[in-house]
Amino acid sequence: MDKVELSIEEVSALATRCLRANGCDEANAKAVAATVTSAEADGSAAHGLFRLPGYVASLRSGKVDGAASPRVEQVAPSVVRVDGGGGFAPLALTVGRSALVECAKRQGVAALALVNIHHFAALWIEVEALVAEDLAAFAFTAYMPAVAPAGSTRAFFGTNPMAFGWPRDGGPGVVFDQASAAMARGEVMIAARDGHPVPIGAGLDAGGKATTDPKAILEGGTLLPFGGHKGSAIALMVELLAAGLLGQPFSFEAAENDNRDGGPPRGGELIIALDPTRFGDASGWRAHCESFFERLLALEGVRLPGSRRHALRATIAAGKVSIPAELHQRIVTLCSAN
Ligand code: NDP
Ligand code: PYC
Repeated sequence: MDKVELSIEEVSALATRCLRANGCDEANAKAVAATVTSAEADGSAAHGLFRLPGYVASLRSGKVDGAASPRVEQVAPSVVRVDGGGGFAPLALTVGRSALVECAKRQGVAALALVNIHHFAALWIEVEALVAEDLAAFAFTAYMPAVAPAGSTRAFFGTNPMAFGWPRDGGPGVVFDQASAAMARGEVMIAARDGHPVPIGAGLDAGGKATTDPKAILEGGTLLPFGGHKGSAIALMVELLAAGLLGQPFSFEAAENDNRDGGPPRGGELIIALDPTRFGDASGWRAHCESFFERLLALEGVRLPGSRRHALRATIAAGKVSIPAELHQRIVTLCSAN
């Protein structure tokens, strides 16, 4: 496959240009481009420039408002709500983050409810920003039916990711960010694009049979939850937190209301932040947790979640990202063909 090499600055400039050319105002274009660029900067092919055609499709179809102006409201002492106004999630997140941080430091625990947003990205971005403020954080969002609940062979849950972050001495902390599917749909799409098989357990074909063919999963088949009934329970929890709690569409409702333009559906996201100085050992929590990480990492074969991605970040920052030439050409065309 032919590739194009881009610096991180070039990724950011290309994404911003493409979004601006397709109806995003400056603030929205910058926020979405920052999200896309962060994914590329951490080596996530599935949630970087690969998503740009989907973002553009939703701008062009009118499903997403590229000039949305999110509104922040303190709806309870520990709850901040941001109404994204039908825009992409990144600007709503940017606008709500400082209120969430301030609220979590004041109350010890606080939640950010993002409503009327369109989420198409990796979730570590939101939790790492809170970890940088010395907060522990969770994030949850639902999607559209893509994952069969335990016992079924039909997609019903979204790929429903959750992320968790914990501050450490220096660096970006410990962060896990995982779909409740055995594989994120984006990863399966990349495997289909690149002609790679996926592991058994990732999904079923249209006949309900286990398959390693990513196209069979995407075209009429279904993804499976990770860990059988356990991942299925997590997917159910994410539906309830990101949709039931926030008054936003469940994955099946999101699909019923979606115009299938290839971009992200309308939905919600819940983010919870906790201040470790407000629960137990206000001054010693960090050293105590570092001793835990030390013991954990002394075990042969163990690494911390997020460590592979953070190592890639350091490598990529010193070099370039490589994207398929076809994707690059498609994005360049989208910059001018509106
Ligand atoms: P992966 O299965 O690739 O990784 C999940 C987590 O496990 C990562 O934090 C990873 O850390 C960690 N991990 C992997 N291997 C190990 C190991 N050996 N030891 C310790 N930790 C490990 O991710 P998914 O395919 O589930 O999800 C990919 C992305 O898709 C996520 O960013 C998610 O947010 C996104 N997504 C977004 C959706 C949306 O609606 N917006 C829907 C679904 C997914 P590391 O990165 O360091 O390897
Ligand atoms: O990879 O499953 C996924 C996904 C859904 C929305 C954004 N990414």
